Parts: sequence; structure tokens; C-alpha cells
Amino acid sequence: MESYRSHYSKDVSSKEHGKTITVAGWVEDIRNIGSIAFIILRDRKGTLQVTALKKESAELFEKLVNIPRESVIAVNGLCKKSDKARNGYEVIPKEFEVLSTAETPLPLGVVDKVESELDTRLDNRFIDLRKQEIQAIFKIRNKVIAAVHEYLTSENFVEVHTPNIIASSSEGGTDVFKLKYFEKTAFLAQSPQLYKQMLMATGLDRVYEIAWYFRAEEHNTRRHLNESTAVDLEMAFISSEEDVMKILEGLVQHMWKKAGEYKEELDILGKQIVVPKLPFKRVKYDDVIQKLNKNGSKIKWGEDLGTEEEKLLGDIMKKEGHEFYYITKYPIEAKPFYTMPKGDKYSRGFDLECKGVEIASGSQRIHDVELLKKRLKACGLNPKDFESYLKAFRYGMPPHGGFGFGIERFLMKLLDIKNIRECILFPRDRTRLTP
Ligand code: AMO
Repeated sequence: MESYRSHYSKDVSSKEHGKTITVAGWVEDIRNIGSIAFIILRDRKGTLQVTALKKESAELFEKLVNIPRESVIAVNGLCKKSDKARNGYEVIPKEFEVLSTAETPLPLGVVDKVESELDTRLDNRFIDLRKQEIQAIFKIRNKVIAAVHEYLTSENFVEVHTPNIIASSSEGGTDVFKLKYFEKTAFLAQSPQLYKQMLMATGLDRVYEIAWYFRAEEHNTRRHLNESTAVDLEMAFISSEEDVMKILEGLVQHMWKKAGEYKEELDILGKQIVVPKLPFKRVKYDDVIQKLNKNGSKIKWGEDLGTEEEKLLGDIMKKEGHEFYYITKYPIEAKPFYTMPKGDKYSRGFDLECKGVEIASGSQRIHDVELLKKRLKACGLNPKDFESYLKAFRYGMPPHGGFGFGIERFLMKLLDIKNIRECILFPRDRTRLTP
């Protein structure tokens, strides 16, 4: 065979009728009814029927029908219109080559009707991803990330890449992975927080990064990963956190709109996209607590919202007609050390929630070095551990702010996926380190 593939399944049309073509892919199914056999061949675009007739060549027929399912083959043959074939065409094989034989039994079915456990699927992710509905999630993921670049470039943001091996924890908490860095101890970045802020002192006054978050959180939930991805953004010369929130809601709307253009994938997933209207509702933290308490929650002022409170708030807000809403004016004690205070008790920190799940959080930051040191100490951290970060605030640092926006959380909400592990290729959670 000269080339293993001259056509993809879906590209075959009336132009190919009566011509010899080569198709290649995975053997999804074989139906042998004695004198005739139908081999369903799958490639990245879909499936195509290869129809083998015993009377044409008994030898070729026997070899073809005995290929184990999910083996990779290339078939050269005559392309013909066919009313009975799934996509209107079939290939009558002249010759074929087995490029890779699949072992039997398969650890996971590709087109089986029975649903497999998520763990079995993740253990065999390379087969799981052969299913078109699973591939659709990642094609849409690719599309929304492209939309991030498109939108932020149009808003004059510069894409940057900052280190993931760092000397002090980025979020200040204990949920940090330690590692040996030659003679020193290093950490995996919980976010690019310190670096994106340092960049505000450079004149690159609008930056973003598609970032990796490494978080040593012990809990195993359906909305947490230990390694996740996020859109991280920082912008200078803002007059308040509102400037940041405007960019974030514009970005979310653009991503939603662009995802809606992936009709084929959305059809496979049975989803319809309704683009949200702007501006998103803003609800003050105090009002959130009131709403929650009125609806039976025992949450106290000053506490951060847990999963249950977020869900309850999602229901309350839905009744009021809002799927997207910002929680604003958080108490300072519920926010990280870099958050700009507002008066004694409050802060300029916000969360963006979508249908009961936090998808982003951000704030205006402290740009005064003395206040920053005070807040570090108040949060139980040692300013000495943050010296190289603090230095960037001593020689001219403009007012600035930004946000971190979880890509997997976004996909969960966009596609109504219940478990975040479905939204990343090879999830890392409390117990999973392979594949
Ligand atoms: P925060 O910790 O709230 O803020 O994270 C920002 C967003 O990242 C996503 N996210 C996660 N997704 C999956 N699994 C996790 N374990 C996880 N942790 C966070 C969420 C969340 O809203 N530096 C600040 C952001 C900023 O102020 O710029 C930060 O990291 O969608």
C-alpha cells in the first residue's frame, strides 16, 4: 500500500464513488453473516463501513473477519455508494494491512452499551478517549482555550510563562507539594500568583498565563484535582476590582460563545449552549450570608463558603434568574494575604460562581509593601520567605489586580459534567498517580 490513508471516513463523498481509496483506523466492530462481512472502521472523524464479500476472495475474507476488535488496519479498496451503510458509502476491500493487533480481551469496550466505572475508564484512558463523546469534551476544551487566547489578545494581554518550581508557597496555605531541589527545599506552584504580580512592576501591564496549579489538598471530591489548569491574569493601573471583573465576565461570555460553535461535538454530548448575558449579577458577601441563613444554612459571618453552601446559593440564585454571579466584598480574613483590604473588615476580593460552583476568584491586590508585610504576618507567614516577591514592590509598583479561573471547573459547568476528573486527560487526585 503506497499510503496508509488517502481519506478520512467523513470526507468520503460522491467524488470518491467508483474510485479506489485507502482508509485506516481502528476496527470498531465486525459483523460476519457468512457470505458477507461488515467491518466498521473508526478514525478521528467517525466511522466507515468496509464490506467484504467471501465470493471475491475467501482468503482475504477469512483474514479480515478474524482481526481482533480495536486493532489498527489500513484498507485499500473500491469506494461505493450504499444506502445501507451508516454514512452512505462503503469500501470493498482489495487489500489490507494490519498495522497493530489489539490484545484480547479489551480492558474497556469502546462502543459497548454497558457503562464502565470511572476508575476503570481512567485506568484505561487511552481506550476511553476512543469514544466520540469523550473526545468531544477535549475538542471543546481545545476550542475554549483558543478562545482565551483570542479574547485576551484582543484586549492587549501578553501571554507569559512563569516557573512551577518555586521557593515559597504561592497561596500561603499548607496545601503545597514539597520537593528536593539540590541542596534546597522547593515547592510546586499552587498558582502563578507571585510571579504575575511581580510582572506588574515591569511595564508589561496586562499579562495572562494558562497555568498549572499543584495543590496538596487531602480531600477527594468531585470538584477538586491535585493538578489542574487555570487561566491566570493580572492587570495594572486598575481603579478597583470592578475593572478585573469586567474582563473576566467578557472572557467567560466569549468562551461560552465559541464553545457554542462546536455543534457536532455538542450534539454528540446532547448539549445546548445558551450564551450568558452581561453584566453578571454582583452579590455582596453579607447578602450571601443572609440568603444562606434564611434558607437553613448555619454558616457564620467570616467563613468561606463550603461545597454545601455553594450548592444552596446556586439554587437560590437560580430562582432569582441568575446562573452566573459574583460574590463581592469578602471579609479580609477569608481571602489570601495579597488581597487589598476595604476598610477594617472587608476586602476587594471576589469569586465568580456558576450554577453553585466557584469557577474563578480574584481581587485588587495590595501594592504597598508595608501593608503587604503586615498582611503576610497577620496570615501567619514570614515576610523573609517572600523577599524576592516583596522586592518587586519597593521600586515602583502600580495598583493592580487579577484572577485565577479554573479550566476544568469551567468545562464542568459548560457541559454539565458531574465529576471534574472527566475534564482533564489524566487526572491527579488523592489516590491516582497513574496513568
Ligand atoms: P483560587 O485558589 O481560588 O485562587 O483558585 C482559582 C480558581 O482555580 C480553580 N481551582 C481548582 N480547580 C480544580 N481543583 C482544585 N484543587 C482547584 N483549586 C483552584 C477554581 C478557582 O476558582 N491566586 C488566586 C487567583 C487570583 O486571585 O488571581 C487563586 O489561586 O476554579
